[in-house]
Amino acid sequence: MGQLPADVLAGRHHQLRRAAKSSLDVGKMSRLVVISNRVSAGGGAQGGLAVALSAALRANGGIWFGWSGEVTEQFTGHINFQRTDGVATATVDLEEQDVEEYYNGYANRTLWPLFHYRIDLAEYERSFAGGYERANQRFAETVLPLIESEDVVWVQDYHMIPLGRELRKRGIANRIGFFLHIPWPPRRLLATLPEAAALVETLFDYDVIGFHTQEWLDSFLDFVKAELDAEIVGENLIRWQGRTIRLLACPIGIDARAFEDMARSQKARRAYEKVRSSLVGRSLIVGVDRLDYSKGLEERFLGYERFLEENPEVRKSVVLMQIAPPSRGAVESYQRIRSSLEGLAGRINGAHAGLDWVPIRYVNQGYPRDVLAGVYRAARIGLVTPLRDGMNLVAKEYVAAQDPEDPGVLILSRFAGAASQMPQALLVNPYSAEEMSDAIRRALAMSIHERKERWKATVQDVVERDVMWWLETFRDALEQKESAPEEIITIKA
Ligand code: ADQ
Repeated sequence: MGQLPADVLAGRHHQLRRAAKSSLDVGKMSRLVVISNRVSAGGGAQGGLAVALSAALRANGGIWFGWSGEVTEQFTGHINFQRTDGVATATVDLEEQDVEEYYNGYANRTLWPLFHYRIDLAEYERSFAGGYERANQRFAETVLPLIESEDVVWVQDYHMIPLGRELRKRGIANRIGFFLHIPWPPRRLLATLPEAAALVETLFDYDVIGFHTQEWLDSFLDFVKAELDAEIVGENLIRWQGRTIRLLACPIGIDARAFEDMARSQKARRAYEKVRSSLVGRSLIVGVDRLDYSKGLEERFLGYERFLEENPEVRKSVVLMQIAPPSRGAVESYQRIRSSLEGLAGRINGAHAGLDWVPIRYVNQGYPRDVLAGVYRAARIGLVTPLRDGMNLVAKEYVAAQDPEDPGVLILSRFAGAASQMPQALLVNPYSAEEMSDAIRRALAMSIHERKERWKATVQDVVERDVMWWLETFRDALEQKESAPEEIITIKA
């Protein structure tokens, strides 16, 4: 199995120099307080985001605060402090009603579907909105004593949109940033949310608001222009009640170097060999997703079914392995998609399978990251076709795990944030079974020369704009105290 090409490595060396430089600047950096719904500090087996935030907290000090995932009879605000691999964490338990209304309710039954353009699934309940507000007040109240005057505070994702305002109400004057990990919906969809303008306005208490792509940022600006009384004073700059808020398009990456190393590890090799031998010469198409309706799994199965029907001569030479661990099982729409997918996989397998071949292997469980890396590497095609996705890290992981001498082909939804960084993937409309079928056929027939060219162009960006790049870029924007419009640097995603 080969190494990354020299030009990609050159980009990486540039990054390492930058990392070395920034570690020299450590003395000048403020402590970081990260606030997110769930806390997953540590390293090793964690995802890229946890690795990057943990590294920053380790280097500059600070703390990661969030919900413990535990339920308590009555909310007390008692903080559970821990230190994991040199990273300080602080977590708090929530009441059952908070979990129902804030987490299962407003976060996952209102905002998640709405922000993924699924107003057909979004549920608008006053009790959810009330629970969301209450939980955010409780988070603010609890984290307040942990914030020191020179700290920079970084709030993550849609669970905590109003947290910045709650902190300001309690006298916090620090720099506070917010990063949204999911898409920002078009204005006319967002307008269906009762009190949408009031919710969006709470974001003006942050100093920097980050999105993965310019498209999500533009949708946000569109809503602000139409519905809110704020002044747009420069490119990606808003002024509101004497405050200046900077908008940033800053795509998250993966821990690319670690992932590439993982793909060559013992465990990855074992997974690779196991999968390859089970294929007996067939080509593997792999999909890896949380079981979520935004990931387009039903449409993916239908696209693959179309491919099987349209290509009888090659259909027996491929296998689709879909790895999809269940998530958010307490929410009904997630239970529905689970049973619908089981039905679809059963129908397609029933119609097409033979004595020695089953077209879909549908696996409902999670795997360690090094095993996943081996599976990605064994796959001739990575099929990543969400209907809507803020970014999508699986696309980047698939690319990073490939063998440079024999890389597979990434088929990617044009509606994933990642598509704006990966023009050399085969971009498809996930709603079109025909486009998906055509892309699979094209990927299977693609010459090794074209596969290498496309992969090289794609992996370059995955390595250069990795998760540390994301973190440093956002942090630089957050640390920049006064920002005149002409000084604004826009990062095009
Ligand atoms: P997610 O919706 O969770 O993240 P994604 O970006 O694809 O989506 O990340 C999923 C992560 O879970 C990947 O690292 C993947 O390897 C892992 N994973 C998935 N299935 C797994 C399995 N079976 N076993 C083990 N690991 C598995 C949200 C947004 C995205 C955005 C990220 C980060 O919805 O759009 O990219 O946050 O900002």
